[in-house]
Amino acid sequence: MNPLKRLGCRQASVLGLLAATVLVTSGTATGASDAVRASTLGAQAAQSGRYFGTAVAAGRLGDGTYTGILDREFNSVTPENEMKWDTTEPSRGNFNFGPADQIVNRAIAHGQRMRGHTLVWHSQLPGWVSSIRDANTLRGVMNNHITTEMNHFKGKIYAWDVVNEAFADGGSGQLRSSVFRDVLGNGFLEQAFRTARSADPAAKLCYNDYSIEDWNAAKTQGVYRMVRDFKSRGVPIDCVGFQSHFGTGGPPANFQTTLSNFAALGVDVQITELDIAQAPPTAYANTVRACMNVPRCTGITVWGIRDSDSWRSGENPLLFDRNGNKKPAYNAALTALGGTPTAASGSTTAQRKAVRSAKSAAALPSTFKWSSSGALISPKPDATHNIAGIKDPTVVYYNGKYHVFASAANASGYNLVYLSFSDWSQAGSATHHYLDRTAIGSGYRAAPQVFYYAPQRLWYLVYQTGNASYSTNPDISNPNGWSAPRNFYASMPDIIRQNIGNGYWVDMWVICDNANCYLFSSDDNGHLYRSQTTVGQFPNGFTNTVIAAQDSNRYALFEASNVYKVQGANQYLLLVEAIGSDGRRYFRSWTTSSLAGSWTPLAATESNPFARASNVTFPAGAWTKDISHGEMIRAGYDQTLTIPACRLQYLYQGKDPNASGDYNSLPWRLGLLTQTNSTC
Ligand code: 9MR
Repeated sequence: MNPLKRLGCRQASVLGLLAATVLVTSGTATGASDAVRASTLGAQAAQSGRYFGTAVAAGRLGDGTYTGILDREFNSVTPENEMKWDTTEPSRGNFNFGPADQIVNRAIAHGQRMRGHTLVWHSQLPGWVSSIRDANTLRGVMNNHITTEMNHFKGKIYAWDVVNEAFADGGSGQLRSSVFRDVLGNGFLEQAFRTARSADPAAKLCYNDYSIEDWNAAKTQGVYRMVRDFKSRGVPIDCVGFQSHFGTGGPPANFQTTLSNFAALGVDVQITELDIAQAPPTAYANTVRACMNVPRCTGITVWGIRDSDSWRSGENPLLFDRNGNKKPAYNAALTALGGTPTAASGSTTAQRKAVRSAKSAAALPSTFKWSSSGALISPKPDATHNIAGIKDPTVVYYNGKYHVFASAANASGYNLVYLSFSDWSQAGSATHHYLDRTAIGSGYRAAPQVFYYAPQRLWYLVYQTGNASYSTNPDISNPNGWSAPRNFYASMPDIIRQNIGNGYWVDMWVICDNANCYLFSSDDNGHLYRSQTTVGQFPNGFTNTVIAAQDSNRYALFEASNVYKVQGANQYLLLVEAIGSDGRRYFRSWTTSSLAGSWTPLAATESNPFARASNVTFPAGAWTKDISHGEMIRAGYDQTLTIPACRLQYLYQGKDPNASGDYNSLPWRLGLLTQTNSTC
């Protein structure tokens, strides 16, 4: 976002140069790290952004065959019994996390993510809990158990099974009888999820159950109604676990339908305890495929490693035999994940490359079509803020709400504003909190970007002040919680100083992969810059600033760049705002497989733009011809900036096409694009 009035930017003669090609500089990475790792389950699942995990028993960690397979094949771990109530709080207030700590600390040391299993369950529940008859006592005990256990593991657990197996078998579709339901009533689930959210706001909260894989089953419908109700009332829930303990026939034919119907409620879905009697390869392949076909199916966990490790060992239901050898079901699962178990070691570099490019091409289309809302968010001046335009939005969906930060502009300058709402229909009535009243302070602050930096459990707001600046906040919903601005750089990096010409240093953007964080910025002079630091050092240490992309026509590679990770694909997306030959703003797009790599055009021209008035329909009326500075609605909210591959949504700034005059006083409003040509 350029804070100053630009002269001459609507001169078609200048813009006739627009066809010039964007030159991209190749960074150090060439995509070599992105080889199709077809030889193990976890690495192959990671190719589509998923995990492949297993249940682990602390008692087996001394077995070298067991740990050998564990560390080679799996990138997620669920303690099979060690986090259950009978182990963790065997008597009231006496907590024992020793066995679970062994599993968790080992998993973290091996780069495996953790599922927490389970906080509230009628089974493996000590007698002192099941004999409680007083509701206040039980509520206090349940809340204390959830809070103490979640606090103990805080920051180490990706997703918690908050409540396990609360629904009855058979045709009722109702909750089963348990001390929790019988003493606290049906509301115990809501209570448990709310308590869990306050205990660890960064963990995903799941409901987990068995026999809910068949869409037509009464039990499935009962769980579905509960999740729908939770979502509609803002009760926190992020995921549903389908245990998937199958008979020899494997999953029901409609399992994928079940997964996608739940996902459509706005939750992740996961296969959490997979085992199949006799492990028929087709049954395993069908199960894995059902997950792979649902973008929000984020991972699969098998319930044990070798048949001899299984709770149903008599049925040989797992992927490895008693000796630790791969069974036919293993190859079937790996193939269904997209791997090629037999061809992998013998395939040539060219074959691997072909597979790789086919896979990444499938992730996003190369043309886009959109439908726009009307203007959803307009300035709300108050006694001390006379705002002309609301601009440059950044947005995350977190804890049942959209949290939007934006620039608030008028002739005298820029500062920031924050609003939150549960639904886009509520966006217009949300309260605007002006952040110049907070420690962020008054003066020039613009073009914010917000994300949760999971390693530090802190929210970051990145913005421009003349330098690249940031504030932090432990609670995104508290506008007064932001720290005073700090700078990422001591001063403008030399390479920017040397190339900026008469442009402006604007639109700082941070994105991290597993190892590094990258800071992108623009200069309104045809250059996109990139600096980097390590995940451990962030927010300090940004160095090695390079030109990541450039164009001899400054207007073709102007500003407002966004970089995202595409969920389920080894692909990153770059958007850069350009000024078209009609003088209107629009977005061009590129992709890469490595954040430090070079960018390949995707939809990058005026005739095939990423988003331009020409590929947007306006059912509510064509209120803007500019599709300008904004941000994608993400699939998550952390520093990886992951977006879904399907049904993209983009929050942007537009304005009355007839408005003119002082650039800072233009009447910018925010609207939402929704992709209409998604094929998945
Ligand atoms: O695999 C677990 C086994 O070792 C325990 O004895 C059993 C006790 O109920 O729990 C098993 O795991 C269960 C999981 O926690 C919840 N879903 C059903 C699993 C199989 O019973």
